[in-house]
Amino acid sequence: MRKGVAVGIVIVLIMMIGIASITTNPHKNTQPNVRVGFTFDHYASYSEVKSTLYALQSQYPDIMNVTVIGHTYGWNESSGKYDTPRDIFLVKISDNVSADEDEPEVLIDGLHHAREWLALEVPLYFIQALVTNYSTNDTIKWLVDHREIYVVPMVNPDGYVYDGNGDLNAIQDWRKNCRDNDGDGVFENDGWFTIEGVDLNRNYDIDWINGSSDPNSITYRGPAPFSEPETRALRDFALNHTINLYLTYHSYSSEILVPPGYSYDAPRPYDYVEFAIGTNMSKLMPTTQYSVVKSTDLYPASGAAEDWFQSVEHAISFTIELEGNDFHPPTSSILPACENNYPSMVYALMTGDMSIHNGTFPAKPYIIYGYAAYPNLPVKATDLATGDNITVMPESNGFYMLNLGTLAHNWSFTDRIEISNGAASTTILPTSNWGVRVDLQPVPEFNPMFVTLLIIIILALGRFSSK
Ligand code: 0X9
Ligand code: ZN
Repeated sequence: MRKGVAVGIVIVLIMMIGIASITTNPHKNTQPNVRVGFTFDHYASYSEVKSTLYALQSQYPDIMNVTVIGHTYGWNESSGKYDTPRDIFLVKISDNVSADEDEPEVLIDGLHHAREWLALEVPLYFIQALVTNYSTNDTIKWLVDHREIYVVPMVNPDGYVYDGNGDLNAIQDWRKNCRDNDGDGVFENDGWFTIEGVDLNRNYDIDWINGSSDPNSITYRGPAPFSEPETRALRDFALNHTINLYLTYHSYSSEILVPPGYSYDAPRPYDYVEFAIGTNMSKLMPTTQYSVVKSTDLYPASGAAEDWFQSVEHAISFTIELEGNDFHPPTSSILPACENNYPSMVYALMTGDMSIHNGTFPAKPYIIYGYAAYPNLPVKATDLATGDNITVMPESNGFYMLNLGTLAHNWSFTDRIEISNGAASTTILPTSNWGVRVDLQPVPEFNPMFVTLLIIIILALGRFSSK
């Protein structure tokens, strides 16, 4: 009887150790381990953003660098004057951060619109998560080592400060920047007719002419394309770089918007790959999975950043409308929204080596993409119709994206592809023209610690039972 209990305990112990040794969650250890930094329990003010970004830079100087890419008009409510130009911060995160390396460049921004406060916090969280996890998380290390990641977390500081500067008791519900439209030296807002300000997401030089010319409108396009210092800052940065992937954060409606968004009739040459990436991003959201839709399904809008970055800068581009049902959700919503988006941002940047610029952008007919639970595990794709074999090795981060359109074989939509890794296999029949996601299942793996413990337990058991 006593022996039976001992054997039972040992079996339970072995099972517990075994379970602990199985790696199933590709995103474990990805939460920020904060020493200095943002706390995400309140909305950061402009000055807090400034001081904390520089504090993070001091703590992680090898991989994070903060520069200023422009200055705002500087409306100051206390003095009643335009006397406080504010900085537009650009954060670069990469290994050898001060060098211009030959790595794919990606850009994330937030807060074109002053009142969309979560669209500031999500990029801030992303910055902090990357630098704090770099030394402990293989996926993040790989990403930072293989990309030049740029983040402009607060495109519209003047508007943000006017809208309450993160104080939920001081909300003005302001959307635009603080341009002095009537040129009288004073910023006026009578609530209904907003009088001043330009909608920065109508000021880009893409179908700009069809935006609103009414300065009182909350979507006023401005007096000319790129008339605003905030949009010029992003344009001038982008024109000096080759941005492969662009994510611009807004709120709210829980949507990933796929450009073009300026017209129902505009050509959509990158739909298939953008819907593939967007769908994958959504599936990586642990709590609220966003809908992936055409931007025009929300509404057509001219002069928007996502369209300029796709059409002119040739980036794969998305507008992400964050979750919730308020521009100023309670502070308890900040961290959940950040955590919900973080894995999707990491994933999107993984795809940042695809480039419309240099021709590595996948061609049709479609792509297979996904996540393999184990790095370096071969993914085998077999064309059953012809017997062709192709083997794909996921990159060390576990993500893979296999573009069947680039292979010599001329795939058609009736071909069947089988992907297998021994334990898991999926047969897919392509039915969509933008890709299919296939995730390989994790397979339990024994680690050396487990094997050693097992031997010790068996030996101990032997001694015990021989008494
Ligand atoms: O209107 C906008 O600028 C964005 N929505 S928001 O509620 N955050 O203001 C959507 C822009 C999407 N892009 C296009 N439809 N072009
Ligand atoms: Zn917006």
